[in-house]
Parts: sequence; C-alpha cells; structure tokens
Amino acid sequence: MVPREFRLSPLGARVFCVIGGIKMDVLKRLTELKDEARTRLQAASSEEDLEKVRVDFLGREGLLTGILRGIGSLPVEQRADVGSLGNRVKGDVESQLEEARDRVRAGQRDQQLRGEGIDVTAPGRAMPMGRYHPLMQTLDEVLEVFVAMGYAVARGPEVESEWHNFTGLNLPADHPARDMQDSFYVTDELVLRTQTSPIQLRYMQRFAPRLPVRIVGPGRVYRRGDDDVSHSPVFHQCEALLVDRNVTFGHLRGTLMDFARRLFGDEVEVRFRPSYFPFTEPSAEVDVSCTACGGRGCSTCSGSGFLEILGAGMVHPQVLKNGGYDPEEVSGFAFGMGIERLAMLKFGIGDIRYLYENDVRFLQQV
Ligand code: 2NM
Repeated sequence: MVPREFRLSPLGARVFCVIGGIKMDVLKRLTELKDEARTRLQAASSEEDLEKVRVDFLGREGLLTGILRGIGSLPVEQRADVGSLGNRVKGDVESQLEEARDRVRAGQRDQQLRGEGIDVTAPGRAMPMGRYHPLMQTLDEVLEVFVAMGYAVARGPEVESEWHNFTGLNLPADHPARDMQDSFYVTDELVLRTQTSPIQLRYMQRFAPRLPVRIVGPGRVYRRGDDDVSHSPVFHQCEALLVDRNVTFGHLRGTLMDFARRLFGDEVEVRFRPSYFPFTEPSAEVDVSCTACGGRGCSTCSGSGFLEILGAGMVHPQVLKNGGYDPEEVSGFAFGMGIERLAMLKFGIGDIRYLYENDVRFLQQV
C-alpha cells in the first residue's frame, strides 16, 4: 500500500496518515477539527471571519473536504467509520457555522440599531437660550413701578433737534453741555440726545393743554468723552414727568419715597439734597441708604452710607411754557435716573463696561 497524504492545514502543516494505523489518526483528527472549528467560530465576530472558517474547513481545499475526499483511498473496512464520522463532523461544522452566522448578524443588527436608535427616554438636548440682560431687567423693574402708579411709557428719537435737547429745556446757547466737546452733533441742528428729557418736552407739546401729564421716558442717551468704570458714552436713562394743577414739591417727595421703597424695599432711607438743573427749580438730588451696607458705610458708598440714585425738581416755568402749558395754571415735577448705575448697584457690578461687552460668562450670572 502507498502512504496517503492528507492535506490538513491551510497553513501548510501536513499530517501523514499511514495506512494501517490510519483509522485511529483520521478519526482523532476529525474530532480535533470539530473542536477547532467550534473554537474559531466562537471567536468569529464578522461575516469575513465566518467565511474564512468555512473556506478553511469546508471549502474545496478545506481540511474536512480533504479528509472526505481521501476516503476512497482508505482500506474498504475503514471507509464506513471515517465516512460516517466525517459526514457528522461536516454537518456539525455546517450547523455551527449557521448558528455563528445568526449570532454575528444579530450582533451587527444590534450595533446598527444602537447607532441609529432614538432613546425616547433620553433627556432633551439643552438649547442655548438667550437671557434677559441685567440692564433691561433693571429698566423693566423701574418701569413696572411707574406703570403701577399710573404713568404711561413714552418714547422719542435718539437723533434730536438741538431745540428739544437743549433750548426748549432751558439750556441757553452758551451752556457748557451744548459744547461740541460734550455732545455728539450729527449736523449743526441735530444731536444724539444727551438726556431723555426731550421725550417729555415733545409729549407736552403734543398733548397740551390736556391734563394730567404722567409719563416715564426711558431710552438710550449719548455723551461725548464719558468713558471709565462708571461712565459710558452711550448709556440709558429713565425720566418721569407729572404735570397737573397744584402739583407741589411734597408730591414729588412722596412719589420718590414710594418709588425708592418699591424698588429697594420698605426699609430704605431716602435723602434729598438741594441741587441745580437748568430745567427744574427748585432742584434736588436724591440718595438712598446704601444697598451694599444698609447705611453703615462701606466701599460702595465711600463710607457715606448713602448712594445718589437720581436728580429731580419742579419743572421750570419756561419748560412748561415751551411744552405748551401755562405755568400760572399748572405745575409739575420731573426726575431722571441712570439705569446703568441702578443695575450696577442691584447686581454689585463694579465696572459699567461689563454691561456692554456681552461676555456670556458675565451675562449667565445675572
Ligand atoms: C433729571 C433731573 C431733574 C427732567 C426734567 C424734565 C422736563 F422735561 F420735564 F423738563 N424731564 N426730566 C429732569 C429733572 C431730569 O435728570 C437727572
């Protein structure tokens, strides 16, 4: 008999099965192949892995195929046993391959679904939301107090006539505020308004002689040169005006006390100091007890215990006249405040420029 060579490994390892002792070796080899196939199928994680196993064991040059093809050259009495075991191993490897294929495909589907799937229980993605700017928060608080007192909100142009911004408000032609150095002139007769008072003047002109006049005029104002931790060339003011018969300084005082308490709380102290404005006579500056230390004295109030928050006064007769009212018949009070200053006190902001830089790290805090 001639030794028969079985090609058993795709890696080139060859096992010679010598006729005579062959039956034992081939049967053992078949059992080994079954285990080898199982081990490799268990480790397979892709269709490519599975295909490699199939080709290595069941392909035309495969390990099992080689043994089964060699059966014909075995001694007759051994063919049945090798054939039957060989076919069982072949069937076994085929069904294991099928199982492994199911497993790999299920895994792939799983992975695909995990990637595509929508987790309806996942929390929503937070949309970056805008916030209410601290300046506008402050302005709205101020307006709310006045609206609750029955004041209407009035507006006016930011590019203003020299007359409405200055002359009509009793600022004579030689007043330093009218200087080109202090105001932004657009043309010879137009300026960016330096205060919101022209809103009041326009309102009076429009509605005179109707009474009462009871308005707040908020808005942006412009002043040249102002630029440090507490001054900006663009800032916001809110001014109030009340005109009626028999309006007195007592009404002004009562209104401001009420305003201060509504804005800062019932415990706040209010102080009036004499002052001067061209459009009011008499005029006063109003302080409230320091919001930072409650009046004991600290760095915010420079140790005084008080903070200046607004200017006020009885409307000058000439201004009433310019508005179309008869100062012999009516009187009025007016006051004005800077919104930035209030916002800085309210939020403890040390530099006015934070209010304009729009750094979200700043804005998110307030
Ligand atoms: C202030 C202080 C005092 C004021 C005067 C007027 C008007 F138009 F009626 F004359 N409006 N606002 C006024 C008075 C404004 O701001 C510090």
